[in-house]
Amino acid sequence: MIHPQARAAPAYGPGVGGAGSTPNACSTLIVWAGASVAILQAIVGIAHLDREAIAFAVFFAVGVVILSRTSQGGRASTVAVVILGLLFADVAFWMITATWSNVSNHEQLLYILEPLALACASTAGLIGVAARLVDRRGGAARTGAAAVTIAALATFVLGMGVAAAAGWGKEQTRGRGDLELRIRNTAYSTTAFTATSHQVNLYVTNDDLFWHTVTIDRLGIDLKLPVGSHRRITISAPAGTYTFYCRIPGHAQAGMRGAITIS
Ligand SMILES: [Cu+2]
Repeated sequence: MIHPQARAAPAYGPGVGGAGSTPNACSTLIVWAGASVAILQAIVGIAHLDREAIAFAVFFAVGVVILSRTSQGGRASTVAVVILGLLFADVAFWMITATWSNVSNHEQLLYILEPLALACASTAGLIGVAARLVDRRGGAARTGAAAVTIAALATFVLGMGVAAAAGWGKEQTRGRGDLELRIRNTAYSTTAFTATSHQVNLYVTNDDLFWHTVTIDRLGIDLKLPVGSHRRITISAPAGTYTFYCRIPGHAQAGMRGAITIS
């Protein structure tokens, strides 16, 4: 039910009534995008038992609640918008690159759908944040927010079309004799490998929502692993012990490191 005064408001033009008097289309877009990202991350986090994804879902949910309960133009509202903007930027960057990587590597449908949906929602939210910070008086046209929402949905459909054309479900499979490494909850399943051949294959799966790497500096290896990815790499090296680690900031310190000993 629309209040008669709310219906009449656009006739007075943008900004009439001052900040905080009418719902801001940008804030509505941010709230919807933030809620969508929170729900998607909660689903993925629970499905993958991924604590980092669940933590991000909580951050988004808190930001959305603060934004929807504080008066527009107020300091708390602006802080919530800025924090949500940083979260949106972080998720958009990692999920756009994850979608691209998984489409290129013909990963399973689910692992294209998950990052693509998050990329579209977080990018829409980021645009809403940028518009909200520029247009602080809240006069933004509803059509602008609607256009961003439609563009996000269209990008999702288009992205799925590109992924279908590229072909999904033809991901790299594990070969006989491969060393196998799984990543879950920001941890490697194995931290000490031994091999008797100077040429070994390593097959890695990432079950987490966010990126990880298997990096071996001495051999110039840097295997990048987005959500749900399956990647196989051949290691050719003389006898020795080679340290591998995840080069995402903080992950090696959190325990994502190990060694492959070739004898
Ligand atoms: Cu990592």
